[in-house]
Amino acid sequence: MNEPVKPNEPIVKHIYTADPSAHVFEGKLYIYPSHDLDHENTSNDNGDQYDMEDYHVLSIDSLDAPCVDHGEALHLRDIPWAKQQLWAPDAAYRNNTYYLFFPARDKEGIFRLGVATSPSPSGPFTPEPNYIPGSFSIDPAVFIDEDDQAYVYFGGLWGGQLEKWQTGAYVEDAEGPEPSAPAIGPRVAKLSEDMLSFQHDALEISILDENGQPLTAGDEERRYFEGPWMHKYNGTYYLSYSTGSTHQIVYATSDNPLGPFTYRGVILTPVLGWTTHHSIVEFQGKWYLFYHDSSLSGGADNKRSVKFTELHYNEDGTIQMIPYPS
Ligand code: FUB
Repeated sequence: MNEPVKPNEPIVKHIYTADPSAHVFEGKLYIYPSHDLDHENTSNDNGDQYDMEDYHVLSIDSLDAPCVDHGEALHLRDIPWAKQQLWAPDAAYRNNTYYLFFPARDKEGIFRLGVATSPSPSGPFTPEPNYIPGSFSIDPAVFIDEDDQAYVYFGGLWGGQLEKWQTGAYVEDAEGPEPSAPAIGPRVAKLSEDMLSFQHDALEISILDENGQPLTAGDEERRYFEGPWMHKYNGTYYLSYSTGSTHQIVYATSDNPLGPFTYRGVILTPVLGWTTHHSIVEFQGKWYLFYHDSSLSGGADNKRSVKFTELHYNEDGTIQMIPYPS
């Protein structure tokens, strides 16, 4: 039996977990993380060290209860189109069905987004035979708005291959923009009613600075890198994400889920480990940030652990910065 969870402590210690997507389903907090494996693959900018093969679903009844590991919910071997690297997933509920969205490399080595379904939030999940047509890159985050329209936000630079899709088609040797040029934005698509396809070609989201100018590719403290998350607070859309090479979780706001968004500030300062990845959820009347770091493994970038901490808004709707509690 696991111990009760505590803020800023790994929510489980028997496996390495990362990239937490937290949702309230059936009155409980469910966490959909990546499952980091204890291997020593080559570490590089392509992300070869993140060689994950399955997903476990976790749940917590309350934030002073133990975290339950519901076991393997989906394995790479059961996904017909996928070759390797089950990276950051997310989940959604609609049509009396739970949907697990996940990225993986297809047989050609190109990252795509897949979907798997289950009647239960804890799985097991049955994958669709093919990836979502028109999908690419990594880190899907699904948001269902109050009008019931579902959106998927996604994309990641470097190992996540987003640079390769600047023309709308995959260009193997494409490079990122010059530092003074507008940064590459995350992508968004409206999902079909059955959640299994995009309603249109993915759109690029524009993130603007305080003067209404697009953040530039050289503005690594603020520009989008990976790990998008969307939530709505008091009618405003909050797009939060990782800045990757500068290791921060930051956010931007808009009155439209498709943007443009305006950069607002830092949510979480750099954690121990190269990657940082998060989700934001309201549970039992409080708001929480789920995140990961590499403290349990002593700093190994690819052996991470999911943690949580409370998140606070100011009266003007800005989010209070959380200094990483190392
Ligand atoms: O876990 C593999 C990758 O590392 C994720 O997809 C990224 O967001 C980063 O956390």
